[in-house]
Amino acid sequence: MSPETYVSNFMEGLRRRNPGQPEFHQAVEEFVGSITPFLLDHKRYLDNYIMERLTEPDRVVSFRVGWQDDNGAIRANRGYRVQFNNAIGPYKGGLRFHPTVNAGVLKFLAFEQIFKNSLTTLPMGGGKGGSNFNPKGKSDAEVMRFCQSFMTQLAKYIGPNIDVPAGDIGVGAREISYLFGQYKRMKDEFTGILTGKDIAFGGSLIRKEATGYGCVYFVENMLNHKGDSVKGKTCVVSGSGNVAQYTVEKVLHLGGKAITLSDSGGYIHDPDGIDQEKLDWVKDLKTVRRGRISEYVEQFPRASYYADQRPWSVPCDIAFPSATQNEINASEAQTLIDNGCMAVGEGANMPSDLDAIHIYQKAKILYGPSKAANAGGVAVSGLEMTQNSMRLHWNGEELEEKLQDIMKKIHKQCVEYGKESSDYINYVQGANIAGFVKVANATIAQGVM
Ligand code: NDP
Ligand code: 2IT
Repeated sequence: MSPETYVSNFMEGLRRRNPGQPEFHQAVEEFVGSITPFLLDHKRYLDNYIMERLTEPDRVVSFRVGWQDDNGAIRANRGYRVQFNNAIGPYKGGLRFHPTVNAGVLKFLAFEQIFKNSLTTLPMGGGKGGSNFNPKGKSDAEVMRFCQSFMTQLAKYIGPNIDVPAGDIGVGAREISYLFGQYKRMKDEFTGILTGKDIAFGGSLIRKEATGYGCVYFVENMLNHKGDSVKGKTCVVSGSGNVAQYTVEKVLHLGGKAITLSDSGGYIHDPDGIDQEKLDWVKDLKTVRRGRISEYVEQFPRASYYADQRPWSVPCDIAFPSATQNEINASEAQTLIDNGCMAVGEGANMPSDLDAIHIYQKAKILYGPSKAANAGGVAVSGLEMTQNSMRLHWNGEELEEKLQDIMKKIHKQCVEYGKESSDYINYVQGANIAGFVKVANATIAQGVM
């Protein structure tokens, strides 16, 4: 059978079994499209029906989350946890609170998480959860009541050796604290059921920085492999949340210059570069005052704000999409390349659509796909679990060294499985095959279930 026939037959079945879940179809298509030649060369995987098994989640739970707003009005949202695969460790993956959350979006994220977690070299399975709750504009008290109600249901399904959620879009330190508090109150048990916790109660240093820092380290590894580095490079970053902020910070540490940030309202362009002082102002804006990125230009008038636009038309050497899925389409990818972009490091999950990926590959730029490039966050979550189990705290330097080492190992695995010629690494193929092999072998070894 030709790879094309295998992929098209497989995708037809997957679409039929999972109607109305385009993001899940997209994530699986990218994956199956790149590993199929390897699958066809390894009959054992085909005989074991491995792709059919790996694309069916262990379970998807959904539950009502009722809560009261500050006016006493009663609200109802939907909560979910997708427990996709635990072949190599307890389910692990974030919680997303955003109005676009539905079962298909969480299945795409949990599917990606299986292979991302495998790449980290740590023992973690893949899961994801969240709710269509929109934290924007809600008071702290409303967010607290929502989190308490959400955890009252979620607590039935998680545990330190079962499933360990963390943050994602709309779920940061504030939400993790409320969720943790409610679990502790229900179970009378102080245990590592979430990562991304405050340092005062079992959190890990470097966790909040880890995704952004890790992504820049990954790009540094890709560039080093070609005898280049982030130093002196102009970087375009989207988003202005956790991942975007610490991407800008590590770009600064490595001597690069970040010139954009965005949110769902538009983007800012600061041609002078976002230095540490400006970045600290953004951190306060986003995590304390919960404001909009448009306010940046009032504070720093040499910058410009572009409403309802994404930053990809700003010329750059490196692009760091760090907001959300499908934020770069084919024409934006082409614009990046036409403007001289040499590398893309995906801080967000699946920010480039399938056509955009084909354009990067055709142009042979350095393209670090999300499951490799943004794995630093979950990697330090894994290290938080280790510290919780051992009841100790590692210091910041130790953790940053471990993070750097993990990103280097992920890069190495991508090179091992993705080397197409002496000067071209197909990082999509490399990340997918390297992530797959461990999970597939574990699944086969554990028997048919
Ligand atoms: P945050 O909630 O901290 O920030 C999200 C940012 O993205 C905000 O600036 C938000 O703008 C913007 N954004 C969200 N949705 C959209 C949208 N539909 N259109 C335009 N902009 C949008 O989340 P994180 O920084 O944690 O997450 C960002 C990305 O990184 C996500 O794809 C997430 O899955 C991924 N990721 C996160 C990890 C982590 O450790 N936190 C780990 C690995 C990946 P606005 O305020 O207007 O909504
Ligand atoms: O997409 C991701 O890897 C995350 N949101 C982090 C998951 C985690 O468990 O730290």
